[in-house]
Amino acid sequence: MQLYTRPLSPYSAFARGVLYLKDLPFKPITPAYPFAAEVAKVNPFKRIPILVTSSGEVLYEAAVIAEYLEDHFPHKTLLPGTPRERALIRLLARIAELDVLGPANKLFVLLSKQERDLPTIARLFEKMHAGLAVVESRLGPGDYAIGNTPTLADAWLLPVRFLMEPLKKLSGKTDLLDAYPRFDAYAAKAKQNPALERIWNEMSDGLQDFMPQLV
Ligand SMILES: N[C@@H](CCC(=O)N[C@@H](CS)C(=O)NCC(=O)O)C(=O)O
Repeated sequence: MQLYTRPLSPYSAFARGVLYLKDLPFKPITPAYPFAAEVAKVNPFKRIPILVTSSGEVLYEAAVIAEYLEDHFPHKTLLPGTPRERALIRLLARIAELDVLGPANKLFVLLSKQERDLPTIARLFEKMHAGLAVVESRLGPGDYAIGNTPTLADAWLLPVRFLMEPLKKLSGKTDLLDAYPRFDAYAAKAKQNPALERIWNEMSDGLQDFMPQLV
């Protein structure tokens, strides 16, 4: 399998996390940024991650890639348990993706501009805080997001938690996570898993290369 990926891309980090957690070998392809024809050839939306399966199928959209990997390689499942438990993992994963990462990504763009669109920035922080509050309320007491083994929720939450650090710097909001002590402390525990630690370290290297001012 091949994965089009860049170290700092949170959606790519999620897909890599799924591959690492499931011990699936793959060849990383790191397209230059901004993306050009090379990426457009495989994904008309010019977005990463993109998975090329061993039979040559091209898949994009991080959540779809993860579903494929889970269906095709059910060993070391990242969706363990009963239908209820699996639904709760999916729910936390989805909130991390849509309600925290979604606004956080837009905030990185808006906060990097010379002229700041303050009303939109305020609305996005509000949306992100709503997501963070739900993440906080759903995180379990163990080393992982839910239960005692890594799940799809961890594959999303680790990159999302990483991004909160440069977002604090970029926004000047050093207290960003003060209301979410479990999520604040989450990475320290989750990084005890080598696959999740690897994701964190790869994103750190990516940040150093791509946005050193935010390290
Ligand atoms: N919904 C997509 C989002 C992927 C996405 O936005 N990827 C970013 C990198 S993190 C990207 O490729 N953006 C295109 C660009 O910046 O030109 C997914 O789940 O894969």
